[in-house]
Amino acid sequence: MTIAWDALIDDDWRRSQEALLDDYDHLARQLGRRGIDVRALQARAEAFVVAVPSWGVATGGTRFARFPGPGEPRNVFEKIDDCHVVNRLVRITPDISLHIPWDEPDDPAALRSFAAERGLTLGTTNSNTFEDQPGQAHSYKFGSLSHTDAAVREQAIAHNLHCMELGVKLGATAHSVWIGDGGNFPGQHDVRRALDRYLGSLRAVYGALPDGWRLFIEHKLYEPAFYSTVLNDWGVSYHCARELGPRAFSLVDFGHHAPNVNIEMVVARLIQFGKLGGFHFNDSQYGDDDLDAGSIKPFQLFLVFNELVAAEEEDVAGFDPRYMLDQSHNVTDPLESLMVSAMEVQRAYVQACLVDRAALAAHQERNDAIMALAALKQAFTTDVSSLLAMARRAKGGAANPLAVYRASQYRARLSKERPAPPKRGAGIV
Ligand code: LRH
Ligand code: MN
Repeated sequence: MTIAWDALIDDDWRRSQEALLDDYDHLARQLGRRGIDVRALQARAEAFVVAVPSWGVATGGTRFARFPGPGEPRNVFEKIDDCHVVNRLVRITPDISLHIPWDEPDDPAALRSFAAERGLTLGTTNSNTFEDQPGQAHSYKFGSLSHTDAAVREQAIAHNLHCMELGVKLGATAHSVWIGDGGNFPGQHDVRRALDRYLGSLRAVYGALPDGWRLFIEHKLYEPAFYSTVLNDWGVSYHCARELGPRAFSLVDFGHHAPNVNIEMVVARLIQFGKLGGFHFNDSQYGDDDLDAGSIKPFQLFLVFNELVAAEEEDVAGFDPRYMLDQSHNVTDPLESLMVSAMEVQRAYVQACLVDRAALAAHQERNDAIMALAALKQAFTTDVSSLLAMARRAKGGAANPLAVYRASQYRARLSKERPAPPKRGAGIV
């Protein structure tokens, strides 16, 4: 399907440029009074990138139901086509995280060049030992890398090695491991032995890490295990990453923490300990809701970036976190949610770049809590929308991605091109 994106983007620009330039000039003056050069800030916005999850372009669901929308992608190539549209409009999502075997290609080289022709890379592989595949020898019902049966652990290790071998062919540079292993009842698991088995299995995965790659391990408080999750929090993740070696890091998924956990402190600790590998950005009100990033707690997202930008500006050794979205789009057009979420993560980054760190440090030294918070709030309440739009424009993107996407009728056209697949049930239905 060919869409005249350039023409649609130019139409949108013609319609919105006067107001945008007025807002931008106002922002430039506002920041100028704070001694901040709007052009330098825009350059930082243009350099910002966040990866999109291949599994985020199809409609998500819950164990109760999934309501697929029109034009769902039917294979990894159509997923990449949809990721291309997101990046065509927002220009900050040139990398895609793949999930194996959901995205297992017959011809890795063909998939890699298909993505490259669209200006996209396939930077991170995610393994999947949380569901059984047809014909699989051993079930993961009672775990995978931490299973009591060595044969199951071996099977899970082999799957992770396969993901990395495939990833090398796809041009990836990191492997991400999340397991659902855990117990549902007290006594079901020997929690210390389970962690020992998990770490033992991860050593085998780490030992096969391709040159130059990093290994990300992702903690999660609960679900699918509802009593004792093996890798349940950042402390255990940090311990494992340190035990494994210099190329193992902790990945922070926003939704994987108990309610009210201070995630920005978890991030600060992992930065301080040199083990922050990256993020799965999303948002949540209660559990692992996988809602759009910045949609529920935008101030928390800003506070996390406040820690990240502080580390970036202090040039903390080895600080190179990989930013990725991980969301489930149950009631929105997944591409609209990915575009908005990517822009909200970029917004939090740019606002965090506005923090007057010298003033903040002085307030902290003087224990002037009110002024310290005010320094953060000044940055958080600065409307950088015009700058983000100008940054997109400067990279050939849309000033208003949602408006251009809707004007393109992309979704309606897809529904003709991609007949609806047979209805697949969710967990309990
Ligand atoms: C687990 C998780 C993990 C992915 C999956 C799709 O909740 O966050 O990162 O493998 O979602
Ligand atoms: Mn995740």
